[in-house]
Amino acid sequence: MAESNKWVVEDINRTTPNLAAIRKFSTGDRAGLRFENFLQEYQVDLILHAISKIGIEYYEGDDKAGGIVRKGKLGPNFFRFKADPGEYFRRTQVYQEIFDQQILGLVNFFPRVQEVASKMFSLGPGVAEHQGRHMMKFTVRVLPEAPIHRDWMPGENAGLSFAPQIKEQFAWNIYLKTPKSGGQTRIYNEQDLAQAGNESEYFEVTPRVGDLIIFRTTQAHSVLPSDGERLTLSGFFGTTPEKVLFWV
Ligand SMILES: O=C(O)CCC(=O)C(=O)O
Repeated sequence: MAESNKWVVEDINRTTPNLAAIRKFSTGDRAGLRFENFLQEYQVDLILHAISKIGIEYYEGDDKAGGIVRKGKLGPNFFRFKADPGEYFRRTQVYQEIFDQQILGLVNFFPRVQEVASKMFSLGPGVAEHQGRHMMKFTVRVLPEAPIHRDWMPGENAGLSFAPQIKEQFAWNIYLKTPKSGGQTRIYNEQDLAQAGNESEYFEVTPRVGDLIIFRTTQAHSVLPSDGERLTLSGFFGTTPEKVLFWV
């Protein structure tokens, strides 16, 4: 592949995975990976049915770029409760049990996401813990658009005990519903947010239902405005010297 084409999200096909692309992404040489049809249609339908029974909670939240946006979520994410970690852990206990029974009991996709990350970095998988309490494994999210931002948990000074161990942070998103148009994830070849908006190179990936997309959250990234619902299973993982740890 030509030097100039390196900043791309590579498609990883289920039957013949492009191991060279996975290796290149793991060393920072690619924008991201798209695992095509990570979930099959019937699995997505089962999960959507479970989600509709539990119900999505809508709230006004910080968009990490100085704005407030209406977000839809199922299950807590730490960033939302950073001022009240006790509430995050209370909700985690409640929602993790609901997710285990009502979602993972039907389609146990989460160990497969962990396996992808674990193989990529040759590290065992784990769920992050803080003072003996598990973090949430994943969230269900309605995110119609997101401004250019980065996510770097160790930089949020949230006091989580696993934070200092994190070497690199990644986002994973499995698409359950995609909008009629828009909603592409744009990943910049730039970490500096001010520079990113300023003619820096980027790659736009158009998600499809069932795809799993993984990228480094320390690269500036955004979600283009969507026309229609955009629903994902989402979370973060980070590499540490011993494990790949998951949280949200
Ligand atoms: O939903 C997406 O495609 C990416 C959302 C995002 O900004 C993130 O996961 O940090």
